[in-house]
Amino acid sequence: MTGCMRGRWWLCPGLVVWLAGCQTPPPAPPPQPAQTGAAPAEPAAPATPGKKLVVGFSQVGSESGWRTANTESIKSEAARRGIDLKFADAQQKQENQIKAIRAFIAQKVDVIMFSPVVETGWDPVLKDAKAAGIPVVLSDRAIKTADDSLYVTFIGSDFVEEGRRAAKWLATKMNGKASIAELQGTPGSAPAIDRKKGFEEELKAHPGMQIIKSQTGEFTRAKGKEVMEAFLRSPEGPRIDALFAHNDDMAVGAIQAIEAAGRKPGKDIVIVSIDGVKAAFEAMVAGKLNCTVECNPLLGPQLFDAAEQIAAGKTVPKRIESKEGVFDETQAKAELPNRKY
Ligand code: GYE
Repeated sequence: MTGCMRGRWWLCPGLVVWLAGCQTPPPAPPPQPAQTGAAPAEPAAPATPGKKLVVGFSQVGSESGWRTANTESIKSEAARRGIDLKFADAQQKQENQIKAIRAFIAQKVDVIMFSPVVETGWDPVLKDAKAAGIPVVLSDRAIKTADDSLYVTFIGSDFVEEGRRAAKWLATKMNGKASIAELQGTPGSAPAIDRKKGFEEELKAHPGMQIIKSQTGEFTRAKGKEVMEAFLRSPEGPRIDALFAHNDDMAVGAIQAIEAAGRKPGKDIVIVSIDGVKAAFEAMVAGKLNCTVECNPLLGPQLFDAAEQIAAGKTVPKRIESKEGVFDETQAKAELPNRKY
C-alpha cells in the first residue's frame, strides 16, 4: 500500500504544485485530499489540537557565523511556537546526520528536518523515513536524488544565483580583468558546488577574469586563513589581485593571511564573499573586504510554517526560496546597525 493510499498526502507524486525558481510563493492553496490512486483517499491526519508538534532537526555543525545564526533562528522560533524540537549537531559529518535521522524515525517525530552536509548518499535513510510515514523538510541545502518524493520541500537560497552575483560584482569592480583565488566551501556540499558553478558561468562573459588558484577552505576561518597563506606563497601568489570566498568566514581568515603576507586586503586584493554576516560588514567598514552577497540564515519562521502546514495536512510548495541582496563597501556603514546576524 502506498503512502498516498494511506492518506499520507506528502508522499503523493504530482500533488505539490509550485515549481523551483518561484521568487515569491503564492498563498498556500486550501487543504486538498490526495488526488492519485483509485481508492478514495482518507484525509491526512491533522495534528491533534493541544498536542505539541515534535520536530527532529539534524544540523550540519557550527562551522561559521552563518550556521550559528541559522541554529539560533531555528531554536528560538521553535521555542516561540511551543514546538518540541529535538536538535542534533552533526559536526560536519554525514554519518552523524544519518544516525540522528534514524533516531528521529525511532522516536516517531512528526516531522524531520535537516541541512544535508553533502548532496549525495541520502536515499536509504530517507526511504526509511518515508516507510515510517514521517515527512522530511530540507533546510538550507538541497540533495541529489532520483526520487523527489523522499522530501516534501526544500527551503533555502539559490546558491547558483549567489555565485553569479559575486562574479558580476567583481567583474564591474575589476573592469573585467582579474587573477582570482577561490576559497571553496565543504567539498560535495550544495553551496560549494552551486556557488562555484554560478561564478564560473558568469566569468565566461569576461575572458580577462581567470581563477588561477582554487581549493577548499571548508567554510571555516581557520582553514580559509591556512589555504590563503599557501596561495600567497605559491608561484602564482604575487599575481593574485582578487579573491572569491564561498563564505564570509573564509574571507575573514584570508584577510589575516593577506595582512601577514604584507599585502592590503580590500586594496591589493579585492575580496568578494557570500553570507552577509556582521563580521563581513565590519570588515567592509574597515576597508578590508569589498563585497558580500547575502545568504539569509534566518530560516526558522519559514521552516516551522512549513512543518505546521504539513502536520495540518496542507500543501506546501516543493521549493521555497529565501530573499536576499548584495551589499558592497559603499552601503556597509548604513547597513551594519540593521544586521541581525
Ligand atoms: O554559506 C556557510 C555555511 O549552507 C548556506 O554553510 C549554508 C552555508 C553558508 O557554513 O557559511
